[in-house]
Amino acid sequence: MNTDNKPQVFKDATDFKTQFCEECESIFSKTYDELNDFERYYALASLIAGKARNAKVDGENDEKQVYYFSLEFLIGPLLDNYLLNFGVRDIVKAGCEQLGTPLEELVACEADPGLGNGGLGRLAACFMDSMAALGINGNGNGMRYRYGLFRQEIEGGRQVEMVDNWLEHGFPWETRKNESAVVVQFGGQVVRHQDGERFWFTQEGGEKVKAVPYDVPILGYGAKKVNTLRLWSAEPATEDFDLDAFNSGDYAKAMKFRSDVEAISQILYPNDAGEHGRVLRLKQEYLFVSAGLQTILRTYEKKFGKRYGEKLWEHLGDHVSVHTNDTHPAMCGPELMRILVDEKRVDFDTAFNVARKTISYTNHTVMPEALEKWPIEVFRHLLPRLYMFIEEIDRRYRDTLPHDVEGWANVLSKTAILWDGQVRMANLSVIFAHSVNGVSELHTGILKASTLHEFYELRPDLFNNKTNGISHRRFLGNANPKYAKLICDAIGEGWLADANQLSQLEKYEDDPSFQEEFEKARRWSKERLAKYIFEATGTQLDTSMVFDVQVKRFHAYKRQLLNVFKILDLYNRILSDSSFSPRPTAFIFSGKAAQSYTFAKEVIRLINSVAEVVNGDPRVNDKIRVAFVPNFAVSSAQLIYPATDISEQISWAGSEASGTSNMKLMMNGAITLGTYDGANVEICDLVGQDNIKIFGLRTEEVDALRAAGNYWAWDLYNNDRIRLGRIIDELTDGTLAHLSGNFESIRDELSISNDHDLVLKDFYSYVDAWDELAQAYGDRRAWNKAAIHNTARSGYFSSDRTIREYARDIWHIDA
Ligand code: GL2
Repeated sequence: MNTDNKPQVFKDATDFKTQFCEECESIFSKTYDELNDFERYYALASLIAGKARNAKVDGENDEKQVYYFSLEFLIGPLLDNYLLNFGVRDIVKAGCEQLGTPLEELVACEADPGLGNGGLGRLAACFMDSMAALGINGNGNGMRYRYGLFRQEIEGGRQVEMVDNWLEHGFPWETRKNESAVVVQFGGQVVRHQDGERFWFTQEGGEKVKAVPYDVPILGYGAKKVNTLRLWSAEPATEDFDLDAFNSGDYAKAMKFRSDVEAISQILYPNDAGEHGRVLRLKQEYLFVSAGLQTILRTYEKKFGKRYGEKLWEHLGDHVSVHTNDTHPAMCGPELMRILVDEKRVDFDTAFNVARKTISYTNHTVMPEALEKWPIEVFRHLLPRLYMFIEEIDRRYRDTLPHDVEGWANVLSKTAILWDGQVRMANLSVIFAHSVNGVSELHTGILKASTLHEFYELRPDLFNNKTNGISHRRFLGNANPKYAKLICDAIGEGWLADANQLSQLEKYEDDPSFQEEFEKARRWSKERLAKYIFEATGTQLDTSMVFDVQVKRFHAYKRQLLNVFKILDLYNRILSDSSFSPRPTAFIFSGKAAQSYTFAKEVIRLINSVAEVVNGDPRVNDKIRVAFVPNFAVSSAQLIYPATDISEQISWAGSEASGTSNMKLMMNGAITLGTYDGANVEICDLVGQDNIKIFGLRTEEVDALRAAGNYWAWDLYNNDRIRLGRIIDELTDGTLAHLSGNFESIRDELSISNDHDLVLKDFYSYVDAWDELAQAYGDRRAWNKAAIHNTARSGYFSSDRTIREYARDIWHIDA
């Protein structure tokens, strides 16, 4: 696939081979033939990374700079995507073929940087791609974790967490920038100074940490723009160490300072459960915020110092947007003020206004446990000067909150930053932002109506919706090569730059030859996935089965448990009714559970136990199969999405802010089986009721059920001992215990929490919906039509569209 106006990277396959072989020799001092596949991959990636870096023109324009602050960037493998963006994938493929190693084999060698938990981190990566594609000056600011989120292995059905040493063999895309390192200060005390009328504060003592950036070039589609993702690493600011300890031979003590500092960028925290209040996490948050802002202000001052003179800082928001991805960078507001007031001598009010004009905030969740809070004592001890700004902003906020506002005390209790001895990061984020957005229509509605309702009443103009999007180039163009080619043959390549052009596929929905090719592409993707699953797990999948997929983080609200209940129900029905013959289906799961999230880990064990029972039982295993694919990552996701027939999006309504695997799967032609939750609602609007299967309670019904307080989940168990009750009994009666025991804790969770996640409540409507959908698969023509229709309508979910909206409404940039 070629793009217009691309810089010439390789003239032809011969030119590519020459450059590639030279790169092999320059890096490894060996010829191409002497290298193994990994080394060849490494040389190829280095060659492409060098070209991406060279394509970057620094300071090329005066247009606004967007800084996207995110603790997570789940960038995934870059090589194949950059070949697509450079427009040289075909040349490189041909050249690799001629050299004797297929490109796919080299691409498969790339390590997956585990620098994110899930959707939020992947969204940040898609946004980086889209900003570069649209020519926006988009700078990513994040952390370079030495170890990514753990590598998941399965032993005896259980998730086992292994160290994810993703940097072990080097990361050819990054460049360490020693000269751009900055110092970040923790602890110590605030000292007041006075000179006549003027007084000021400094933070003395404490711990000084050197933040060293590693830059990754972000190559836009068509290679017209190269941006930078800057990832910070923590190192001791000086080589000082405890000399006395060293001299007396206590090397561990002597080096402790170094290891304490390095710990800051050592690991990525799982975001799901019980990880709040950890000092190390607060340090990570402050480090990347402070280092990022120091750099931004230095660059801005250099560029605009002369132009604006004394008014320099008042113009910051005209040239710089700082976007905060969730509450993790919430300290951007007070830190920007601190630098402006303490180091640039800007007055307090001006500094606050500048901060607010510059900063915007995206909320990604309504789960109460995910709304960050820190004990004031911990916060003040670690960041004493920063805390003074927060305290003063909070004081002024309370002062200016109109006393005649209805329910004043309640409004204050919901919106103040400091409350109950805690610093509330969501409130800090809102108070410092000129824009607050949710990530789907439904989610933004919930923010306005409940999570941030009091803020919304006070400042409705702050709030807006930006429905999430995904990189269609990666998740369709790279991930699904056969289908992508079919699409290109039918409608040309324009959709890669402009995803709306996918709508041109509508005229092919019913076209028998297009459908036939679509089926072939799907079969190829299913075989590719089946092979991968067999190699990873030993589970054999028949590609003529329906592939029914649920891949995402494990969390109670996402209800993988409901999916397992459905599988057990099918199993039981096949065994007890010889006339019952469901559409043969392979149920595929993948995803990680946070290390400390016991319930989610038990659900993983349950899936593997059900897989063991079902796959090994000849009475059922030609009708249902179950596979758990370990270590879900961007790379394996790219194998799973194109092979999916049914996309399971079954969170209880009102819980999933948006979801993004729903979009990736729809774009690849999977039919969604989902609740009316998150972005499923918008998928439904776009494809129409006939091309999606919606089931279960709606948000209003969930709210009403919870408000009424008269739902007794166990009545459902008692009233149906034949189907639902049987499944629950099987959790503890030995049916599933063969692999590693029964599942008492899951049963207890359902009864003790009174089915908080409405697994029992939505069970019947879910299994009925699945039955109908699986039956519909039999009409191949109608199914394929619906599948192609899903792709045709998916252009809206390109992150290019999302980023255009951010640019227009929040950052005020033309794109
Ligand atoms: C999430 C939401 O849970 C998810 O619904 C949403 O699609 C993404 C991106 O907006 O953000 N919030 C969150 O903390 N994680 C998510 O995936 N990890």
